[in-house]
Amino acid sequence: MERRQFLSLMAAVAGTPLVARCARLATPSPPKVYRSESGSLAVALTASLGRVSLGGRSATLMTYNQQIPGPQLEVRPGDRVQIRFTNALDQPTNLHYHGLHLPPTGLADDPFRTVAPGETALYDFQIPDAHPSGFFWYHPHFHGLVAQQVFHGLAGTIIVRGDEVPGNVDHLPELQAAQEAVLVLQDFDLDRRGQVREPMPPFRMWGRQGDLITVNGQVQPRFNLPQGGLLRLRILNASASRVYQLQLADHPWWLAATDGRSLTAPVAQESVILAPGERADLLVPGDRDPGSYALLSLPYDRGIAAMAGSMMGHGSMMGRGTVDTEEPQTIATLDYGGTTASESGTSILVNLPTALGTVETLPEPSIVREFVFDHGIDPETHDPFLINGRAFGHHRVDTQVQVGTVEDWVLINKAGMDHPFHLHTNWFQVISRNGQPEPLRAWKDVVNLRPYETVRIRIPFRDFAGKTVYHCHILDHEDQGMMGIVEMV
Ligand SMILES: [Cu+2]
Repeated sequence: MERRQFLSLMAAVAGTPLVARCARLATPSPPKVYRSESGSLAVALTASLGRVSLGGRSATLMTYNQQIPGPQLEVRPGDRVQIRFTNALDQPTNLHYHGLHLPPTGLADDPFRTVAPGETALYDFQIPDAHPSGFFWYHPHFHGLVAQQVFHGLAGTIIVRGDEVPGNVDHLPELQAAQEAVLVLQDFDLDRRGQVREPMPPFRMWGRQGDLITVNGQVQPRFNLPQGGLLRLRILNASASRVYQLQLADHPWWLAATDGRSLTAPVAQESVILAPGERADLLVPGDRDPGSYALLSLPYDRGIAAMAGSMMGHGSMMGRGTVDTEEPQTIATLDYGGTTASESGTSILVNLPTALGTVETLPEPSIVREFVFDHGIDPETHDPFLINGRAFGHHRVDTQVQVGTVEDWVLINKAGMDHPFHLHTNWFQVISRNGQPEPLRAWKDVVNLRPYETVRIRIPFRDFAGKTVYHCHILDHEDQGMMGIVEMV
């Protein structure tokens, strides 16, 4: 690529979003919620391409039921879920239930399934009786088209609300009294006609990213923070590639759950980094001076600047205009006011719970495996993103594990870019990063590997046999090879 083209490309990445400046500040309309009743949830979802309203303008996006984000599904452990899923796109797709502990087989969470254009398919599964409560999501997982489909808007949330069992927190009185807000973060790269731009070749390598950041399909929505009360923010990064570094300006917040699963106690945070696929529950006590507080997206460099520099042989030209020199931007605002604890007649109490759920300590692993994430060329597929020297092969089992055992996986990033690792079906805990023990014991289903970082995770393989996948959640990387198959036997 010529230098001129490259510079304009970089400028396009870094440009202040015009829409964000012009759009009227919208009050968020939460996504439509489908709740299970009497132990069952039956819904129809249709994926289609069409004109929808996005942040006060019109855009041609892929949606579930013509909504950005798609409908929110709320279920309880033990529920039967039946989704009549129609693919009205002109390309194959499917559904993945990210973070749910479901069989990877049958009509449940099979990432190898194809739902052809025009086809209506049934997903039919039971949420396990012992499933923890939490915040999860669904999105397409048809290899080769995942980045394109997610970047066009396909994503929806799933909330599991459980009873009082260890690990669950929904029953805690403080959280019962809290106001809950779900925030789905997506980014878009739209042209003047509201069409999603096809990424230039380098962006397919880096991971496609847009400068229009939306929260629940809106630009800079406002949320109510009850004075004297507690706000429970449940934030999902549903972007294809963008990593968010979030900060609540001049206001404390406390991390209460990672990837939807409760911590043992709230942890005060400065900023929260969410790689694609990651979630965070944050508790915001309304104990500051009434006013408005900005939720900021801070600049974050996931290794693109260095990568671009080495690619172009012009390391020094990457001054202004790279993604890592973006300005902080307000993506939502929290306003004190509205219904307060005092107005509703109850006592004013800022109750931050001191303890949350339990997070079990896992036994020592029976097997330790290494996975090397790097860039190169696969000898067969010629894909450039590799795990242990190989790009994804549809018919190759890369790793076989025994159900009922615990393994440690050592994830070694030998490349200069972030590669957020995601495992389907089973959760894990991070044990160490670069040899340093992880201070927080927490459940995860995505862990970001920083450039040249080694992360050790511990995985209990539970309940379900069958084949599923692990992959980089920069979805362009996944589509271009950075995925492997694990068979649980
Ligand atoms: Cu990656």
